[in-house]
Amino acid sequence: MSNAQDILRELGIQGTNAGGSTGTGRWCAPSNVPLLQSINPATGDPIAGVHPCTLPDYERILKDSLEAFQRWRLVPAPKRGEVVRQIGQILREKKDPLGTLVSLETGKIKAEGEGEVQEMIDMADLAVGQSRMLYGATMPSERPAHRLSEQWHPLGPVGVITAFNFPVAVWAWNAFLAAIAGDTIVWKPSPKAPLCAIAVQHICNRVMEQQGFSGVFSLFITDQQSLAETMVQDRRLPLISFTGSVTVGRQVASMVGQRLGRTLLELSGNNAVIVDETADLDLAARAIVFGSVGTAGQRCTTTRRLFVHESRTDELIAKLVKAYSQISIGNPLESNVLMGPLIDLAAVEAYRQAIEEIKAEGGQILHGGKVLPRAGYFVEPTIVRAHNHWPVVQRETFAPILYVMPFHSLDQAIELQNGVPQGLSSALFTTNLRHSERFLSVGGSDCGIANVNIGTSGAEIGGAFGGEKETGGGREAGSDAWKAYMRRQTNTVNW
Ligand code: UN1
Repeated sequence: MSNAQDILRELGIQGTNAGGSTGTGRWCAPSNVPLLQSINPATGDPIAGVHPCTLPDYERILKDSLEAFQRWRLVPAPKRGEVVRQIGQILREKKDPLGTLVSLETGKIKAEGEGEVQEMIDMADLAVGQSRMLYGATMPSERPAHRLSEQWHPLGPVGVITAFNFPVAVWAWNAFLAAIAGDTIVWKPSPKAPLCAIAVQHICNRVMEQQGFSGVFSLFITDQQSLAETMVQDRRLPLISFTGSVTVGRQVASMVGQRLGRTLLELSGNNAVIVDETADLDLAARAIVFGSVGTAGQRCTTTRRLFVHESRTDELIAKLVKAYSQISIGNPLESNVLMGPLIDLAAVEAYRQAIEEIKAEGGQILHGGKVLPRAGYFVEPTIVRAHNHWPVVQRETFAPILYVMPFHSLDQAIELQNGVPQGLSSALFTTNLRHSERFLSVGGSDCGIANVNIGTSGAEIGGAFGGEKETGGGREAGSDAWKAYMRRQTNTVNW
C-alpha cells in the first residue's frame, strides 16, 4: 500500500464521513452535532472526521434493523452463512488496506492490524460452517407418545458495543455469529476508532446490496453517553454485547438488567503468567514479552502480572530486561517497530498515574517507567517488582506495565493469581505434568482462559473467548458461543 490517502480511498473513507448507516445509500445525513475527529495516536494528527449520529438517526437505524429482522430471520441459515462468506471474501481482498487502517487509527503495529483482519476472516469461515450446525437436541419424553425436543430461533436485533483496541475483530466475533443466527446487528464502535467501523460498514453494504438487503448490518457512531444509554436501555434490542471496562460494563449490566434484557460482557482482565521452577525460561520469556508489550499493553488479555518461582526470579528478570531494551518503539506502520503508541492522552495519564502509585508503594522499577517526550502518545514498556495486594496491581491499567512477584510454591502462586477481582486469561509455564494438571483442575486457575506453556494473549477464535468474575462471564467467538445470539425453545408434541 502506497500512502494513507490511497488506503482511505480504497476503503471508502472521505475527509468527513457519515457516522450511521443501514445499507448502501442509507447513510445518515450530516447534522449540526460537532464533528468527531479520528486521531492518529502515533502523531496526534487528525486522520478524518465523522458526523456522529443524532437521536433521530438512532431511531431510523433501529427501525431499519427491526424491519430487516422480520425478513432476515426467514432466510435459511445456510443462506445467511453464504452472505457472511461473501463478506469474508472481501475481507481477504482488503486485508492489507484494512489492516493498515487499524494500525493507523489505533496505533497497533501493522502485523497486529493484519492479524486482526485475519481474525475477522477466520471468524467468517467459522460462522459459515456454524450456519449449518445450529443444533437443537431431542430428549426422551416421560410421557407415552410424546416427543420432547429443543430448537434455536433468531433472537432479534442485537446491539454490539466494541472497544478501540480491537476495532474490527470483536465486531466480527459478534456480528458474524449473530448474522448466521438470523439476527440483525446495530454496531456502536468506539468513538476512538470510528474509521475502521465505517470501512467495515462499506464492505457489508456492498455485499448486502447484492443480496437485496439493508438493515442487517448497521452502524451507529456516537460519542455521546446519553445516546449510548438510549441504545443500552432500548427494549427492542434483546441482547447487548459489550466489550470495555468493568466500570462501564457494570452500568451496562444494570441498565440492561433493569429491563431484564440479556448482556454478553467482555470486560477488564488482570492476566497472570506463572513460571515454575521447572519451566523453559526462553519459551516463557518470549510469551511474556509478547503478552505484556503487544498492542502496547492494551489487550484485555495483556499479561499484567508475572509470578515466578523464587529460584528462577533473577534469571527470568535478566532475560526480560534484555528483551525489553531491544524493543523498538515508534511508528506502528514501520516494519521494524514492535511497539506503537497508547491510544490517547488519557491513556498516557493513566500510565503515568500507575507509575506514580507504584513508586509511592515502594515498587522497584526494573525497566521503563517513563512517558516518551515526542509527538503522539508513547510510553516505555515497564517492568516493576510489586506486591499482588497493592491497589495498582489489583486493577487493570491499559498500558504496558508488568508486575513481577516471586513465589515459593505452586499453590501459593495459584492463590495469588486468582486473588484479583478479574478472571479473563492465565498461563502456567512448566515442564512438570502434575503442576500443569493442578493448574487446569477445579482448584487451579479461576479464569475463562487457562493455558500451559503459551501466554495469556493471542487466543484463537475457535475456542469460546471471555472470562469470569468482574470480566463479566460472557463468551464470544468459537465453541458454542453462537447460542448467546439465539433463543432456545423447548417443544413437546403429543402425537
Ligand atoms: C481484547 O483485547 O478485547 O486473545 C481481545 C487475544 C485476542 C483478543 C483480545 N485474540 O489477545
